[in-house]
Amino acid sequence: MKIKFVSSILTLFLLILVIGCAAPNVQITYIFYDGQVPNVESDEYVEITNLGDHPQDLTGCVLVDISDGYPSFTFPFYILAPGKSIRVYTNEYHPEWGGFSFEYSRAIWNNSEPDVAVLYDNQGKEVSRKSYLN
Ligand SMILES: [Ca+2]
Ligand SMILES: [Ca+2]
Repeated sequence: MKIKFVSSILTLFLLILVIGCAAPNVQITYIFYDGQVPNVESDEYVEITNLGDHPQDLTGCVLVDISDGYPSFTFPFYILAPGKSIRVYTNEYHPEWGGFSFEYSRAIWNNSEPDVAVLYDNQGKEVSRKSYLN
């Protein structure tokens, strides 16, 4: 009984080690910073791509505008397939891109002074960093 419990904990631990967005293959690949929606730019998005050959677990990963320190978005349970991209919109819902949104009522990505986006894994370790040219 006890051994079974310990081994299942170990399996869980290994699973967390094998997958998880700490892998360098998960990258911020694009920031659409100049939204078309007037003022609130709800259609801005950050695109994140799995450049590797294996599925990656985004669960608990955090995306932040580190230039301002906010807002931040924490991923719910989500597995990103190899070669696939998702987007985290400022305040829009697009299920075809994963349906992720900061649900932020103002523009996030500064059009005149570029902000820096950082993706952290579920342990708070930096995975990817990207800015943009205006
Ligand atoms: Ca900003
Ligand atoms: Ca913007």
